[in-house]
Amino acid sequence: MTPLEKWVDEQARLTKPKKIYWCDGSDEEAHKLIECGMKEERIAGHPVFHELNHKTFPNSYLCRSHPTDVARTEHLTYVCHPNKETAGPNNNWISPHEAKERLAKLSDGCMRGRTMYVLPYMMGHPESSYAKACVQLTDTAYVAISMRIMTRMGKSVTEKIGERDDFVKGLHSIGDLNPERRFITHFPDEHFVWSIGSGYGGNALLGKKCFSLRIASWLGFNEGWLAEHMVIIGIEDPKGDVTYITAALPSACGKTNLAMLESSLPGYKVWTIGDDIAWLNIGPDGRLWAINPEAGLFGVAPGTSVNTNPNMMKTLKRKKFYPTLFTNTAFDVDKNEPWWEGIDGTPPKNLLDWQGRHWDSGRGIKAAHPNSRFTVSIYNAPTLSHEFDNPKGVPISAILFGGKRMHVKPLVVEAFNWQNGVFLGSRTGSETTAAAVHEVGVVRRDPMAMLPFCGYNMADYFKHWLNIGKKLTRPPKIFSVNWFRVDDEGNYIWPGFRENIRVLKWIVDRVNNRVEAKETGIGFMPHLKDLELTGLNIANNEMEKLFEINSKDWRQETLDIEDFFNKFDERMPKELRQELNEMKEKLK
Ligand code: GTP
Ligand code: SPV
Ligand code: MN
Repeated sequence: MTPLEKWVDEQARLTKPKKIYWCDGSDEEAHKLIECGMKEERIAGHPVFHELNHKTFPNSYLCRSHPTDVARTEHLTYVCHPNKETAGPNNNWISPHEAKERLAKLSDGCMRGRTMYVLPYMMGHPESSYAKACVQLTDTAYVAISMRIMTRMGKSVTEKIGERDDFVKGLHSIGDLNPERRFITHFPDEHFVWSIGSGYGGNALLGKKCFSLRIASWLGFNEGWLAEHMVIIGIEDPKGDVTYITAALPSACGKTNLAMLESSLPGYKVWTIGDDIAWLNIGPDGRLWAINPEAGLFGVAPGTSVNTNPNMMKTLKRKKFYPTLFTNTAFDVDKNEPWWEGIDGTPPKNLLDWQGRHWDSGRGIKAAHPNSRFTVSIYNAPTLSHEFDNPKGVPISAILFGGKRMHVKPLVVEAFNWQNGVFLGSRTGSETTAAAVHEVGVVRRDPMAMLPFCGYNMADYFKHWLNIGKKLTRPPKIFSVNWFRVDDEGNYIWPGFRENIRVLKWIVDRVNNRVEAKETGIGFMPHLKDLELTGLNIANNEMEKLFEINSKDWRQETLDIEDFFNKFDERMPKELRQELNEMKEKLK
C-alpha cells in the first residue's frame, strides 16, 4: 500500500462508508456523479442536483443546501496549533489532542450507507514549483463536483503523489448537518483539515479557505511567502501594456466583480487570473510574483447582472467546462432557470425561493439566499488572462486593500511606503456580510481581509508582511480602496463596478510615475484632475465627499484600531504602533 492508500484505508475504517470511489477527474465521471446526485442523494429532502434549462444555462444544475448550512461558520472553526498563542486571539483554539478526540467521536461511522469519494487535486498549476498536491475525502457528490470545478482534480495527482506521504490531507463529512455537531478544524503542522457537519462553501471545499489560506498562510510564514484573500488581475492600457495587481477585499465585498471588470474607459481591459486567493512569492528578480491556486470561481449570485458584471453572465452561459452549479438561488419554475435579486428583468411569476417554497413578493423576504452562489470553471471566463496557466505566475506592481465602509474611508489612498502600506492593510475595517453566519453590516477590523483566514497569530502575520517587504528590491505600491461611501440619503456616491476602472487607471498611473499626488495624514490622494471622470455624472461636492477626511470620524477610527492592536499585546510589531502614532499626530 502507498502512504495515500494507507491513509484512505484508515479514514474509511473510522467513517465506515458503504463504498470507496477514487475520482479520476474525467468528464464521464462528472456526468455519472451528477446522475447519482440527482437520483440517489438527498439534502434536506431535495435531490443534490436539479438539471436546469440547458438552452439558456448550458451544463448547469441547481443545488440546495440544508437551511441551517448556508455560509461559513467562523465560531465553529478552529486552528489547532500545539499552543494557543501560536493561533492568536484571531482564531478559535483547542489543542490538537482534544480536537482529534472530539472529531473522532463525531466521525465514527459518519459515512455509513454513503459513498466516500477520494478527490486527488492540485492547488496551483501542476508544473508550478509553488503548487501543492492534495487529497480530500468527502461523502457527498456536491462537494466532489464542486472540487472538480474549483481545483485541478484528477488521476495525474494520485500518480504525482506516488509513494510520498507529504500530500495535504482533508477529511470531510456532512455528518448529520446539525450545527451542534459541526466543526471545521485545522492541524497546520500536519497539513491536515478535518471538517464535519457542513456541506457548504468554505466549510466543505477544503482546498479553498481551509488549506489555501489557513494552512498555507502558516506554511508561508515558515517558508517566506504569503497566502492571501486576494484577486489577481492584469490591467491592459491603451498601449497594450499590462500591469498586474492584487486586491484584498473581505468576503462578499467585490473581489469577483473586480476580477472580471468590464471597463468603461476605452482602450482599458481587465484580465482575470484569480478572484479569491493569491499565493505570493518573492521572485529571483526581487519582485513579488502571484499565482492563483484555484481553477474555479465560487461567486456571490445576488447583484450579478448584465449591467453590473456582464463578463460573469457570459461565463455562466458558456458551455466549455462541465458543469456549472447554482447553490441556494431562487428558481424560475416556468423557465427552469436560476434567479436572484439584482439579475436582469422583473421577478418571474412562478418563483420558488432558495428553500424550494413558493415565493410571494408581498412578504418582503428575499427569494435567493443573500449568500447564494455559483460555482463555475475559470476557464469559462471570456476575460481569462493568457498568463493564468503560467507556472511562474505574474509580477505584481500594486496591492489594494479595501472593505465596505459607508463612512470614513476615501475612495482611494496610496500608502507612503511598504511599512506604511502594511499598517494600512492591518488597520482595514469592513462591514460584515452574509458570507459568514453572524450579524450583517457591523464594522469590524478585518486586516488584509484575512481575519477569518489567517491560520496563526496575526501579530506574527504582520511581522511577516514587514519582513517580506525587506526582501523585495522592487516592492509593489500599496493602496486602500472603498467603493461603498454613501451620501446623506444613504446612496452609494461612487457608481462602482465597471467605473472602478477609473480608480485602477490612477493606480496604474501612480505605479508608472505618470501623475503626482497630494500628501495627507493618511497617505497620498489623487488630484481630482488626474482622475478620469469624463462621462460620469457626479457633482463636485459629491466627489469631494468621496475623499473627505473627517477629523471626528478619524479620531474614532484610530481608537478602534488601537483597541484592535491591543488585543495582540506585546506581540504586536512596534513598527505598526509607531505608524499609528504618526498617523494620529498628522491627523491633529
Ligand atoms: P467572496 O467570494 O465572499 O470572497 O466575495 P467577493 O469579494 O468576491 O464579492 P463579490 O464580488 O461577489 O461581491 C459581493 C457583493 O458586492 C455583490 O452583491 C456585488 O453586487 C457587490 N459589489 C461588487 N462590486 C461593487 C461595487 O463596485 N459597488 C457596489 N456598490 N457594490 C459592489
Ligand atoms: C468567502 O466567504 O470569502 C468566500 C466563500 O469566498 S467561502 O468559500 O464560503 O469561503
Ligand atoms: Mn472569499
